[in-house]
Amino acid sequence: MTAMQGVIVKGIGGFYYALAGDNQVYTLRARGVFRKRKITPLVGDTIRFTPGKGEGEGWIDEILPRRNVLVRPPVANLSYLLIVVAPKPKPDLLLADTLLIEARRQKIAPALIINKLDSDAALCRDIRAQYAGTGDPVVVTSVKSGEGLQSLEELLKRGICCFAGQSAVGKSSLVAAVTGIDLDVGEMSLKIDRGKHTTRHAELLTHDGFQVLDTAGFSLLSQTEAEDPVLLKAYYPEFAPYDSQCRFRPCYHHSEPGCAVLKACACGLIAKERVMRYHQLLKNAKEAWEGRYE
Ligand SMILES: Nc1nc2c(ncn2[C@@H]2O[C@H](COP(=O)(O)OP(=O)(O)OP(=O)(O)O)[C@@H](O)[C@H]2O)c(=O)[nH]1
Ligand SMILES: [Mg+2]
Ligand SMILES: [Zn+2]
Repeated sequence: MTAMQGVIVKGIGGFYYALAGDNQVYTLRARGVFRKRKITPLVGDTIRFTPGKGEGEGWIDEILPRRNVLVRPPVANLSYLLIVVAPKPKPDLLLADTLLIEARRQKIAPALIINKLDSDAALCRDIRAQYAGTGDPVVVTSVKSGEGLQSLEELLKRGICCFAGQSAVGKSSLVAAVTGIDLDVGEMSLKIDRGKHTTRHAELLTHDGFQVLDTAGFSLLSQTEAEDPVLLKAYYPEFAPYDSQCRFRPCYHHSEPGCAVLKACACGLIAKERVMRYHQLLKNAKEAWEGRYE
């Protein structure tokens, strides 16, 4: 059999499903060499593979160089990361900020989707205001009323878009509403204000010109690679206009006297919630950096 090229659309229990140029999906396994090199094929990877004979599965021979890669959700080669938040379940904006940082680190264009506008318009407005300074696209949507779905569709047409966020914020509902793909959507657990983890695996869905990645919701913050904490502030575009005006250099914008970012925040020019969460992420980043040789 000659080698073929395809894109991994799904991976479950050691099996990978690749969509090839002939529009067929091939079932594959990764050769042992990947395990030896500790490389895991990811949804979104472009691969070269040897198809199986008859009913048997084929083999992944090679993973072509990745444009970018995320650890959580575990996917590669994105154009956009659509970070979904909603008034219900209780929004975890520290997770949203972490995903924004990861996207910038990997040079993936981020966008914020604030879903379930119908359930609490005031909270949606408040979240929107917090992110106005980032300059990223923010789309407020409601799958129930249909609001914002047209704007979301325009974003989705621009490239490979990956939805990410907590369980039950409505990622699968949004994908289904815009693309028409039939997906399982879950319920909220009323007792514990948490999602039920309906989507279990990341899947690249291609349909009608859309290339959309629906992923499993998560809430734990992943500890990413330790990086010098002084670099963290660079992932906050709203700090940039003030960064060079701080008295100390470098300035962490934490509690230094003469800090122009803190001053701008006190004046209401930068959202204080974003700065407070930045301080928390800065603390985590410092701990990770100090413990990096342990
Ligand atoms: N009121 C309201 N409910 C919504 C909206 N969008 C989705 N939901 C509901 O929210 C619940 C969770 O939706 P899902 O699409 O399964 O959420 P998910 O983000 O894919 O969740 P996981 O797959 O667990 O990560 C479902 O009961 C949806 O009907 C919305 O705009 N408004
Ligand atoms: Mg889902
Ligand atoms: Zn400063």
